[in-house]
Amino acid sequence: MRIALASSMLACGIAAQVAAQSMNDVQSVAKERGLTTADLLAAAKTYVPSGQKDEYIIFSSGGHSGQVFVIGVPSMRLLRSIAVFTPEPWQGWGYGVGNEILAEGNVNGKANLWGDTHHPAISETKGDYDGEFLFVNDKINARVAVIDLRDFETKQIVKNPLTVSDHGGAFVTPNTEYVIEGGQYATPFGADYAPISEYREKFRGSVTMWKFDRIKGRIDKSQSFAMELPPYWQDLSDAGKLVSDGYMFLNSLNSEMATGGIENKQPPFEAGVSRNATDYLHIINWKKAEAVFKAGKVDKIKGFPVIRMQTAIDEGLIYLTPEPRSPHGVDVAPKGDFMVVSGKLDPHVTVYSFDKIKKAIANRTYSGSDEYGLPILDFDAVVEAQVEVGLGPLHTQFGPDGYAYTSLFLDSAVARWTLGGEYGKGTPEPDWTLVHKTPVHYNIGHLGAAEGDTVSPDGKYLVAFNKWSVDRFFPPGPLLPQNFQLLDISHQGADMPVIYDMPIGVGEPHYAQMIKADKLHPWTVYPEIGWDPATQTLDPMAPKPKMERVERTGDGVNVYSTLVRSHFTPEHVTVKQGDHVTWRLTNIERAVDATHGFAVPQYNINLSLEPGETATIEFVADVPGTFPFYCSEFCSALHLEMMGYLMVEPK
Ligand code: RUQ
Ligand code: CUA
Repeated sequence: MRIALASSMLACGIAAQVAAQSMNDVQSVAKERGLTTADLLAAAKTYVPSGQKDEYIIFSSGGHSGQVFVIGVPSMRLLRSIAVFTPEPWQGWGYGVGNEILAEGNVNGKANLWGDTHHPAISETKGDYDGEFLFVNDKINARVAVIDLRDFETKQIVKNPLTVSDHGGAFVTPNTEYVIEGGQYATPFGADYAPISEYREKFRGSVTMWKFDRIKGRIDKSQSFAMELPPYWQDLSDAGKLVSDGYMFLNSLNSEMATGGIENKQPPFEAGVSRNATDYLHIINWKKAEAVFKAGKVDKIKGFPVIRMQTAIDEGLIYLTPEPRSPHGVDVAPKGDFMVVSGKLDPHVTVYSFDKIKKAIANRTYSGSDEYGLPILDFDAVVEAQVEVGLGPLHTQFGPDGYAYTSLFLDSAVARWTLGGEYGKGTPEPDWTLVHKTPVHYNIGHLGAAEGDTVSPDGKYLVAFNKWSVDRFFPPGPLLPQNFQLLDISHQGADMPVIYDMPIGVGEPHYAQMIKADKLHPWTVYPEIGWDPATQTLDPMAPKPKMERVERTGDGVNVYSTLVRSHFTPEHVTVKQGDHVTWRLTNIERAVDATHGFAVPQYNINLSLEPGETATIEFVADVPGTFPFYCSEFCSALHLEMMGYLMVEPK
């Protein structure tokens, strides 16, 4: 292993050569390249030899690339980008396949072909990642996508009918009963017009409970509902688990209900929104809310069932409690007993006790109510501890041993601190104390520890998702990549070094979840020849060998094609100008990685057909001419020969 480490620091292809050499060579390479012992150790911890696989996988949001990235840990190798809200030609997403799913994300009938993905959420069983599905939100247009982790492809996009933007989501309840989407910027429901002077009366926040049907692998809109909330800009959120199962927790950041207007000498949002010393943590009993929804105590707004605020108050569904300055993350500890809130402008994390919350609710220990009548639980009655961690705390994740990890945006650091209660037994340090801060580069947003937001965190690795990279890499022009930095958190105390820097030069990822790789069971080829990934079933119309044909119908032409190394059948497809063409294609390969493309010039078509996959495209052959189509994946030595002619006869 120590010999192998040297090859990570050299160009590839010389591993074998190095293997025959000795530690002296390692030392001379290190000397030549100016590497310290710590560098060599970091390389040894992260290098994954060719052919070996990573122990963990992270699913990272792609920020405004609108996609999701799949990355191996500890090697930090990018394995795949998954097309979600944005057309992506390699996967044919929006260029022949996925068009209907992208269209599900239309906003008031208008295509919005980019997304701002923030928070991926792996499906859970009993509060643990089960590796079956992945959900991700789109902040700009309040949409949620469902990705099936059998083939890592997007299967559904739902557009929220009430809220315009979302941020507190996607997050799932412990058995993925619901995928939850909290709103962000308050507007009148459905983006209706209202003057900003009517903010308090007409603008609203919300949280939406999307019912997930695991058998169908889809969100079931007919069983979904929302709750009306004050226009406080609900922010990051988390579901309760174990002792707090049935509850959810949402931060908010504009309890001031500031409306901006710098151009009219009003305080700008950045000042108005941070005026108060506290905002409100929203504590919501979603199991009770579900019963209220099922009992029909809802109003239909924009065709969607909504539990009104007054109903929520009357039924005891929601409580607020103060949380310090400009809260950002709220993260539920592994046993579900503590909720950790970070106030961006407060150097502490504030830890709430679920036990105390329950008692305060039962005893009506209120410090008042807000202007909408929502009861406010007394802060001192529900807080367990405050731990000073540093400047700009944002998000918290957990280890297996009683440590919590909080990202510090202003300090550019990861803080390790100890939880108390039951957790205190796992750490050598006293309860509720800051143990160590590791500097990261720079401006960390989220962090993601191995299964660090589940009921059983793994520890070992933590990734700092840094917003800026500044001087870390070669500057490819003024737009710099983000920097994912891997930390080794496998040792206790002050030992948690950065061991790898990974530039991300596609969008600005926000959050990622890290799952043990052996919990994922993706297909390497589709189960049968003629498989339609859009339905995850065999397509009875899928072309099969010997059934390839071009067939004229009343209003157009149907083409049935098969693909196998290294030819299409048929190779000549002649249609008439103006024909409506329905072209079905099946990749009849069974070999792993034998993917074929199908690229048609002029018509903006490119498909990726993985082994067994079938796809159907439709277009009007409105431009006459001679169009060589070809396979866009370099699939064999005779890949260039894998082509054919689409001939469109002029009228
Ligand atoms: S946020 S950097 Cu969009 Cu998740 Cu906290
Ligand atoms: Cu098939 Cu190239």
